[in-house]
Amino acid sequence: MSDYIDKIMIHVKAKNSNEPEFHQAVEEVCESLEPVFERHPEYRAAKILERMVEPERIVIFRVPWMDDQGEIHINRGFRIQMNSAIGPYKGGLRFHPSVTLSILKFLAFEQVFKNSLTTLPMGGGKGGSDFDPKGKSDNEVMRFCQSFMTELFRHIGADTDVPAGDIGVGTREIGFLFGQYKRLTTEFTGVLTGKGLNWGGSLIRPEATGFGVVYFTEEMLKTKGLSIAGKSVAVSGFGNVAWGAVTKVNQLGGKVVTLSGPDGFVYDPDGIKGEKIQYMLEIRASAKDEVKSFADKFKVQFFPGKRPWSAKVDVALPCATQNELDENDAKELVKNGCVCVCEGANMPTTISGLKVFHSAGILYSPGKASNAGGVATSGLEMSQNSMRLPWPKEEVDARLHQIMKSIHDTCMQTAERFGDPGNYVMGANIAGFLKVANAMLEQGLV
Ligand code: NDP
Ligand code: 2IT
Repeated sequence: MSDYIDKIMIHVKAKNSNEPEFHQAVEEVCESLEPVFERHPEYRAAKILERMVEPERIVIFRVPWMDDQGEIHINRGFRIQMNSAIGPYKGGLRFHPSVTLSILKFLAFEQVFKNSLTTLPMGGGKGGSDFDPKGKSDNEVMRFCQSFMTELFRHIGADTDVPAGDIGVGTREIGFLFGQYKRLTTEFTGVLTGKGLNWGGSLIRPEATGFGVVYFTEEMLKTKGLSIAGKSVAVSGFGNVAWGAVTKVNQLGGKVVTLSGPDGFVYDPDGIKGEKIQYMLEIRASAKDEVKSFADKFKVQFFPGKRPWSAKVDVALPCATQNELDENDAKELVKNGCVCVCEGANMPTTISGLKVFHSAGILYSPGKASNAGGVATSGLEMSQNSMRLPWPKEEVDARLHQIMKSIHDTCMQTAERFGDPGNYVMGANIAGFLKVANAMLEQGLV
């Protein structure tokens, strides 16, 4: 790394100690940006990158709520408003006990570049809480969401900051959050995305992230004259993103052979299709956070405590969570002949893992490019809300497909222009950066 980038990393680590995930996300981007600073001294002079690593605003708040037994619990709520150069802050809310400031800052940082790539006018943000939805009743989740929104509502708005779902936050939670926002403000606006279809949601939004990942995979394979049809695919996770991806792989004639949870992974050589895909929704709704029941129900092999990356597959789609695929997993995939790794989760591959993919020369796409279909369709939901007019499913899907193709082509062209053809990480980081950086230059010292 150049001295300049080195200095920024040292500064980021010193100023944000105890935030390893945030350091990791910043480092991955910084490594790609060197050729940009060589060619464009104006960004360096204006300290654009130094500004981008400092969130515009962070809100941290207390979330008290009462369980069904009358016991009081206190969680911590967060919203990171990272960058609003190209549009209102936009990004999901994560409810998971592992949530920390570091995790949300890494996610918000990634979101800035991802949203920039979508071609839509959205800035970057992320939020959530260390609340654990596991085993909670609907009423408990509702009370938590109402309490969370009772503070969050004053910091968001359809033209200010538009949250959505992420791990642990789906249509049910968005419903409770929206209801409380409406009560507090007396406004029915597009302040959240991922809403129910009868009250402003968009068709295809639930499927969008997973569909987008597979559209992107198809574009990657096309560059080598290949396609999903007939390929075996390892998917990790079992949640919203994994479900959409499995559905689309099946539609395109591929075969998904694994799913995973924190308890281990299942291997199904006949392929996860039909009612098995339907069952994924049940696992997600049960909030038990495990996939062993899938193996029991469909009588397939279960590997407790293991990740799915030892399976012999052509394509891998990590769709669970950050840092779920390390250097050894990457080596295992390459050794077994995997030709394409396309990320559905945010930062699922460690930095040493992605170096393995790069040196093996296989197709590898970072989440900020390949999972952008979720937030892109959130952007389409915002457009429909502004017009007060819903689009048919086919129209949303066609726009999503077009956006994924455009992100793919932008990554390819940018990587080539900056001297490393086929490097999707470099292409995504540079293209995402340039749009935001130019907007920041044009808007003065903000
Ligand atoms: P869901 O809440 O729908 O699904 C639960 C997922 O959480 C499971 O796949 C599970 O995978 C994972 N999980 C379980 N334990 C943990 C843990 N200890 N820490 C973190 N995650 C855990 O989540 P989504 O499908 O919405 O999100 C999956 C990934 O996709 C995340 O990285 C998210 O940021 C990303 N993403 C989501 C988008 C969306 O629109 N929903 C858009 C773009 C990206 P496992 O049990 O194997 O860990
Ligand atoms: O990581 C992500 O892009 C999301 N969780 C979706 C964000 C959104 O605003 O739809």
